[in-house]
Amino acid sequence: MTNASDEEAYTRLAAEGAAPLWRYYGSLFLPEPKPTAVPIVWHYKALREVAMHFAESLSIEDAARRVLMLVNPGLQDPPATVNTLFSGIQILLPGEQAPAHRHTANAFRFVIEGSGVYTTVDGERLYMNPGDLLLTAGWKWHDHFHPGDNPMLWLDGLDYPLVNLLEAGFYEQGADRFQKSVVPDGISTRQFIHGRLNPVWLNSQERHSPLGSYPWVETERALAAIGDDADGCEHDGVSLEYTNPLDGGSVLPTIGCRVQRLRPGFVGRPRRQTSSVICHVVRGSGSTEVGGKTLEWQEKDVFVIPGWLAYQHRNGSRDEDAVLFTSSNEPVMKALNLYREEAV
Ligand code: GTQ
Ligand code: FE2
Repeated sequence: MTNASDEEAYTRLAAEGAAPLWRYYGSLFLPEPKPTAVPIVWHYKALREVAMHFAESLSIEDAARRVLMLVNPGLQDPPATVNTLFSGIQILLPGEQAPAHRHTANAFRFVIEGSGVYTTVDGERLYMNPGDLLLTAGWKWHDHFHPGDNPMLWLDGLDYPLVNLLEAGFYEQGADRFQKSVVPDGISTRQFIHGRLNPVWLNSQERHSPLGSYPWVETERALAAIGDDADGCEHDGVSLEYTNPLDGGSVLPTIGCRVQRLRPGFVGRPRRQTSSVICHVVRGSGSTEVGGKTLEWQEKDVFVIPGWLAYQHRNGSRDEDAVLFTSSNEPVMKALNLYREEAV
């Protein structure tokens, strides 16, 4: 091989299933992250119409989960919303039951509209109302039932893009279509909801919050208690993290959730961070500049801030609040010592 041409050596190298690092270095070790996901908004008004269409034309028996996936144009295969996270809009009609299953992927739901549905998570019924955050940590059984009388829609968030990348995905269908109620409804939430008073007999060492749900009434109370008496974060407004009351950590090992109030006229200071964020507009309207692109958003829309793109939030109204619900992979980045942020 010593007398062969470089050409021949490269061919031989490839044939041996190896490659020259010097030809790849620049694309493997970037000076800084370059997200594959692109900044984009999904408009709820349009998606709701399609959801209603499929609610009529596609039975829950056929779909099992009637979910419109929010697919980032940069992340089509496998479909994801940002690098490690997926979000979708799920619709369930009165009388419908989405059957029991479990998966190692962690999930949350944030209720957009309607009421009456309860999701049963490991035998605990959790009722769902607008603005409530519900948790389904990995490998917990869950099924959804709608005994009410109006269509119900919510935002799902799952970490399956990460779980599948790590090749740690397991999935199992329930032997029974639906779980029996085995504990008092909503007990996991009621035991902890006073916030600073934890039940001493519960001392789970798990990596997720012991609460099944974080009701909107409590979230709203927390925001109201602060009112205009704290400036909040110059980038994210009055931003409150949903926490695990046992250790102060994120609600799920791979997903952190927050509610952010952008006061009337709020214009955030631009910044960027290595974590990626999915934002859902609980109320209000405004715009967010992300990586030089202006994303205009209205109530119930969803938009994303891919990692390391500079972003700047603006509440478009001079007299109304804008409230965002955000989910991000910040817990993963921090756990792996990969989190960085900077004002820009
Ligand atoms: O409701 O169990 O959006 O398993 C994606 C996968 C929802 C669910 C999704 C799921 C679910
Ligand atoms: Fe599921």
